Amino acid sequence: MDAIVGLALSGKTAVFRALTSGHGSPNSASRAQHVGVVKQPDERLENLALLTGARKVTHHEVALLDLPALFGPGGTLTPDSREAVAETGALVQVVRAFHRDDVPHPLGEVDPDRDVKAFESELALNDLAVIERRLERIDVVLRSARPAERDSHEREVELLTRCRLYLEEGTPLRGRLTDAGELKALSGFGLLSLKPALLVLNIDEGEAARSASLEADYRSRHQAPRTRVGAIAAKLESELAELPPEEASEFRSELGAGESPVAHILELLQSALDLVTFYTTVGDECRAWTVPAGTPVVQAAGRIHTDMQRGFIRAEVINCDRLLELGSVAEAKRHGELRTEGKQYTVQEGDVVHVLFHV
Ligand SMILES: Nc1nc2c(ncn2[C@@H]2O[C@H](COP(=O)(O)OP(=O)(O)O)[C@@H](O)[C@H]2O)c(=O)[nH]1
Ligand SMILES: [Mg+2]
Repeated sequence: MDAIVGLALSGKTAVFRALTSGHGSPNSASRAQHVGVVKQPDERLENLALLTGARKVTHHEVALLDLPALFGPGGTLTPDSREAVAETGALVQVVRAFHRDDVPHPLGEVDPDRDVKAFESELALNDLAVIERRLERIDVVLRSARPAERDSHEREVELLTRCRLYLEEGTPLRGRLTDAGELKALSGFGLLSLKPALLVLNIDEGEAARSASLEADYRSRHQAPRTRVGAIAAKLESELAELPPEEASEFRSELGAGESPVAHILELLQSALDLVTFYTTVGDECRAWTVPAGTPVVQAAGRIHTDMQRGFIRAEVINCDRLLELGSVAEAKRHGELRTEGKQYTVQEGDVVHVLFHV
């Protein structure tokens, strides 16, 4: 689950509607938040289904959460958002770039660069408070710790002190920490600036035709490790998303609005999360899956079915684009493109994976 966040009136709900095509279902009223599930558009999957004659096509699905304001007065997380954000993979951070006199901006002028900074500093303040509390607690523990326990506590103090420094320098933690061990050590603390982020620039409908160049401009300033930047005219797209496809594409060409940006935005989100997509074709079903980059195939098999992981023998793997070029598995075999891989093989973007296992 990924959460849509941002300053008030930046267009969070509009982005949610644009991405979920208005299919978002209101969640439990008490939480005042919306969840919606969106199928990741995937041309490769569609073509694979055509090639294999699959009757059932299962897309990768992304669950999105439309949260009310994250922070209450005084800059602390509201209890609802604390709970929601704890379960969240990435933060989809909506940044207002649209101009509208009847929708006042809480900070005055429309200034996306300032808003990115403002929101990042809200995240940083939250994280600094978390880190301070944790450091105080370790300090107490350390006083009565046995020598054998001191080591790990001291390592944690070192790591947290370094995080504090990064935050005081004004950089979100996601851009600074890459070591898997350190990320794991911090994973239980709910540090917001450590979560992967997609900045979604919410642009004027009149700018929709220029979205790629606007996106590139902001990317040059804000893209960082595990931070991606996308642009969308959210209000326009949320309205187009509710039209029948033919009508929507007619409007698109009239407005010069290009193709639907939904696939692109979801790809950026996947890239921020550092996920790779692989495919399976079993019986008459073709299906897309995602796993973190670097996942061994035996673990990926466990996503499909726990039996496949437990009884894993080997995997037959072929690159999807290559398979589509060659036209059939038999032809791929003849060209030596169908490989046999063992447990530790790292799943690659676009792999079609057939797992052989015993039960
Ligand atoms: N013109 C224009 N108005 C927008 C856009 N996105 C949102 N709005 C308007 O701005 C107001 C706030 O949007 P909303 O999505 O509710 O913001 P939220 O508070 O971040 O969820 C609403 O009146 C929207 O119609 C946009 O891309 N263009
Ligand atoms: Mg809203």
